[in-house]
Amino acid sequence: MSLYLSVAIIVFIFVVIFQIAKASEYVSILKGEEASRQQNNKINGFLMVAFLVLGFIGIYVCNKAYYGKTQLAQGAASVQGEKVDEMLFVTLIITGIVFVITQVLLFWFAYKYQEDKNRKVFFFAHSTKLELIWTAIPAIALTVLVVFGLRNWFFFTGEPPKNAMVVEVTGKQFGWIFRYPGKDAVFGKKYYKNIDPATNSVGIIWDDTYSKDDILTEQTMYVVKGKPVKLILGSRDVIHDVGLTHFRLKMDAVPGIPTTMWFTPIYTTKEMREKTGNPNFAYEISCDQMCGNGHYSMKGVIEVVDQEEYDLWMAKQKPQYFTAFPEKDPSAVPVVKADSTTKVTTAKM
Ligand SMILES: [Cu+2]
Repeated sequence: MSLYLSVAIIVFIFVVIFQIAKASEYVSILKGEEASRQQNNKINGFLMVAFLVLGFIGIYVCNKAYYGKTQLAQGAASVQGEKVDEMLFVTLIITGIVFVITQVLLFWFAYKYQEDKNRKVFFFAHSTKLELIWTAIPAIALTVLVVFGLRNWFFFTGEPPKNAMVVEVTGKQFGWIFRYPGKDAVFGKKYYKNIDPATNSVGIIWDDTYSKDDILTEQTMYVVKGKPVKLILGSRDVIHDVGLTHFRLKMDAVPGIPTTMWFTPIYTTKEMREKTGNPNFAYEISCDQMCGNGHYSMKGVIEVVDQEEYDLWMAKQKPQYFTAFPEKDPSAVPVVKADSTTKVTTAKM
């Protein structure tokens, strides 16, 4: 009820202000207050120029204060990211020049060509030459930008080089699951009805022979510096979005429709810590698509390491198959019986 009342009050206030403004306008016309109108025009002209100057000062101050804190100043951390930054800079330069020219003309003309009794307006209805110029120049500029963008898009989402590693990324409310294909370099097939939060978070079909060495990790993904990595993205529930700001990549993770992109990291996490002067620096994988009430916390870490460190890490990983069937793990001690019964009970959920 109070909501309706407040809306009604606001509407009422607007109506009153509108009526007062209208009334005072009629009054000044009736009084013939030509002078006051001219005065207002002058003030408006000055305000326009003041707005222009203050606006540019504001842009400069904000840029000075915040540019250094942006990731743009930090530089991209992948080969693909450098191309994205290049496109962004070219776009910013072109649009920046257009912005400055049009804003200066807009506000300066508003001041310069304010009402003047001694000046007559020059009127012309049409100029083919002008129309051609202001159609052709933006069309050519935009075509060049779009062609560059498309070329890069097909590059990032196309086939990666032969030596690329592949990681499957699955989004879930609210976190990330990473799957490595193991020694055979082939992912086992999966089926969503096989999903079991405790032992089989992506629904791997264990009967598939390729599935036996698949490795699952959560929240942290390891990749190798200088080695292309292809990501196969998917989701277990709603639409998520893989956002890799440091690598300048972003792609939706959609349930049932795998999407792909690939990139080549150029700095290890350690190198990036030195480069940024931030000892806690971590490459982030964030969800860039509002996906529910825990969306804000849907973050993971990407560890970029060199090949040796990666091999060491990989050697420590145990195929998920042995987590699902501990009794089949050759390295396990024979206390696994109890584990396998708990597995059966959880699998019923
Ligand atoms: Cu999400």
